[in-house]
Amino acid sequence: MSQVEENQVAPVVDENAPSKAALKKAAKEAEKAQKKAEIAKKQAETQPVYVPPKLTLEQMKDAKFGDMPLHQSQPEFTSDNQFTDIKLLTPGPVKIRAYLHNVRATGKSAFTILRQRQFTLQAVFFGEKDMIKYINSVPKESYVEVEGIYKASEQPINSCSISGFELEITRFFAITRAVSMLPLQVEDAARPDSAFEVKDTVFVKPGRDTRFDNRILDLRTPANQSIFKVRMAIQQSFMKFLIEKNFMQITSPKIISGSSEGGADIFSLQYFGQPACLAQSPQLYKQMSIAAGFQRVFEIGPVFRAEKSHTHRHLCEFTGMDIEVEVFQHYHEVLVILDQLMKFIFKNTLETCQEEIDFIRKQFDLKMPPTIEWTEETVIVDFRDGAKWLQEAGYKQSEVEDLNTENERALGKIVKEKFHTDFYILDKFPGSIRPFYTMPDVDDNRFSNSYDMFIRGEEICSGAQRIHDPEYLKERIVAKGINPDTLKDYIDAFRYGCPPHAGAGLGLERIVMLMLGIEDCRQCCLFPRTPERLTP
Ligand code: AMO
Repeated sequence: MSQVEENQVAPVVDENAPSKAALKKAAKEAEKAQKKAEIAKKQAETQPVYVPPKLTLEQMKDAKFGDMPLHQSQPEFTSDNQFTDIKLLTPGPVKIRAYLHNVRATGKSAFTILRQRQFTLQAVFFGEKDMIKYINSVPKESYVEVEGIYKASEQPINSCSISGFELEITRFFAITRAVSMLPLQVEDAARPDSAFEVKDTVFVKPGRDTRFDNRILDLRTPANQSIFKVRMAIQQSFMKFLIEKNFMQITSPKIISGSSEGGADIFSLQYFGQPACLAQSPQLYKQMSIAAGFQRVFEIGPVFRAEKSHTHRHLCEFTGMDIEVEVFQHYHEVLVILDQLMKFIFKNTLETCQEEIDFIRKQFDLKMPPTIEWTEETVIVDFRDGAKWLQEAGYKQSEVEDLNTENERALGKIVKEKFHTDFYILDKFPGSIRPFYTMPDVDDNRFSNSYDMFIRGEEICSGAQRIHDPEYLKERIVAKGINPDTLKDYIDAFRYGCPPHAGAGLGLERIVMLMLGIEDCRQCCLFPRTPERLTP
């Protein structure tokens, strides 16, 4: 071949290009499809709108399908509940109430998926056309009552959490119909991120605001239902452990007269003409309970912070889990309690919530390992050592300044490498960055008897030994630039004899988020409050 020939651009022959015949065929098919759509549209216009049967109480007795009358939705009280939980069904005739997760009808059958909490079950109907039409008319997310025969399925049903069984429907009633145009499809909200990342996917990922604006629907996803089960298990473990250790549960006031943490992040309000605010923590009242002779107290309650923080770990209202105890020889007595408490929470939650954790990991496509690592003897790092390790790793960190988020995470990594743990305690924080009630270190008053706990490099808890001497407390309050008159009752609490004491505050949403390895603590809060969100 000559050089000229070689350089000539040969016509591009695309072997995959459709032939003329194929193009003609495709055009014909498109034309056919258009005609079909036009006919269907005309039929829909001329056909009467389907009106589902609305049953009366009398008709309900014998009817096989229809919209239930309002009063039948609360049948007469009998001691034997005829309805079975979807997880407790046994083969044979059953009656359940559930959300209609999905519905699809063919000429001869109706396939539905019913959902209770995080569990789904396939229910099918083969039979009268009228009934198929009715079932198919019920919008997704409606609440339905279904009777049928529960039996083993011929093949595993991969689209449902209960895959080895199905329900053969005999009666089907809509209790309340959902609107047909839902603002958020539960199926979309429940899809793992990977489903949206597939090339040419038809799925549209719901945005975070759409989810939180329609939180009722968002909360119906299996992963979200599971998060709240895990959250409850953590609270229960917290309470169980402390009650066994002779703690007293308290409920402190949330409308208080002044700042409980000394900061400016307070929500102010008017209390019958007197200025008041929402409690930033139960701090003052848990200490006052110790002064009142309760010895060991705990509280689980709302905590309000007017922080304009837009991060994955800040809420304006969160759930605080607080403890306060009398200490006898050393404030590390409380670290022993906290250490045992956290390990009890970890173990108990992992044991009781395995199924829920699987649902959560599936929906959130979690990259992090499913369980956190911890050591038998908890690692306690002195703040000064932590600062030194950060400096050695090239981070700017002074011994007497707080950790920023980046350094906090970096220290978590260093600790993980050194000690193979995702859970550790940082002790002896600089006094200048801790609140007025914190007891300084007697040996070096630049530091204090205070500590934080971390999971996966993020703070979940703060605590300290407190000043139990009223005059010294007043001195520290003044030194922090706070008017002691605003804390008079609190200071006076220590004038009538008070044991030395220490305590800690844990953020529940952060623990849930970090234990599970999910991204944002808003997802661990039922109806989150952030600077931009006061509804729903
Ligand atoms: P602190 O202010 O560090 O300490 O709060 C204790 C724990 O509460 C969680 N937390 C938050 N969670 C969500 N959103 C927020 N905006 C938020 N702020 C804090 C964190 C934190 O570790 N009275 C002291 C505790 C004590 O000394 O007993 C206090 O409130 O997990």
